[in-house]
Amino acid sequence: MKFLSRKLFVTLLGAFFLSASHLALAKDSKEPIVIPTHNWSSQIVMAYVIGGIFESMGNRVDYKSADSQAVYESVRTGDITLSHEVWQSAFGKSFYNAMEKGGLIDVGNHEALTLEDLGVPKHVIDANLCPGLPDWEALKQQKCVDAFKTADSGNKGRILEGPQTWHGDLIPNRIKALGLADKYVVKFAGSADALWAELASAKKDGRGILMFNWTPNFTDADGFSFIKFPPYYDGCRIADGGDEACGSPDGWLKKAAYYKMPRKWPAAYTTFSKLSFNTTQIGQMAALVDIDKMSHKDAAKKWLADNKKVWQPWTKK
Ligand code: TMO
Repeated sequence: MKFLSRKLFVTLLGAFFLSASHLALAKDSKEPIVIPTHNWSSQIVMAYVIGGIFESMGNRVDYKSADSQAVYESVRTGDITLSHEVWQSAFGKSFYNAMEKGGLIDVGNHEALTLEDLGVPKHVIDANLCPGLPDWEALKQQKCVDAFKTADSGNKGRILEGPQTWHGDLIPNRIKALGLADKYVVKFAGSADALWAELASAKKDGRGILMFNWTPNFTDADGFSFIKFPPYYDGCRIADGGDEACGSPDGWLKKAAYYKMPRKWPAAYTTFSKLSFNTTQIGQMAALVDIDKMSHKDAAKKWLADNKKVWQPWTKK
């Protein structure tokens, strides 16, 4: 009797703790978490890195190629579950527009700070092809216009922009606002790869090149110099009522999610909330593809294998 009641007590106690822990640890949905892929390397590698982290926790993951501006509307409505690289300069407006409509939540910032702007590679500075850089006013000199001319730029200097889907006419409008439009013409590259091919060719030939780039990126290691435009301030941009006569912000890099993600995939959401990549780590993700020529998926596998000490703590309670 005494034995039985003790056994019963232990059993009940066990049942209590089992159900209590079951209540405390809601299980993630078996539906796939949908992660977007865009058209620059760190973003795609990081998609597979984060997907790999979720899979290590037992979650299912789908990847969906998406436009980098329209994605915030897709996250707001739940077609895509999250966005892991919200760059302030390019996407801040779309991010907050979606938030104002309802359904998009701010899941915090990565440790890395960002800059997305025009600049020149190290050899342009070293060879003094445009004296006075990185101050933007140097660009007014005819010597600089000549240094950045190309076969297709008429008599103007060429500014090589990224794909127009990233930030529309931001750079053409800025060039106009700063009085540089009669000296420079903006050409949009078809892809990030086209930017890197032009960069490599200019470097090989010791040619001038003035191009859009960003940090964190694989080019950080080479000493890329961003042009110092008049400082950014909230309200400077045309979209915010300004005249656009300013550079890009020293920006944040945010994470965003569908508002139902915390209830539907609480463990994955908690991990997503904790995770944060720094400048070196994001530069590595890009370099594995753009320098080492790995596929995005293989790059992510290697990054995860090499950095268990970084990401595994984010999956623990
Ligand atoms: C959004 N991007 C990193 C290409 O500037």
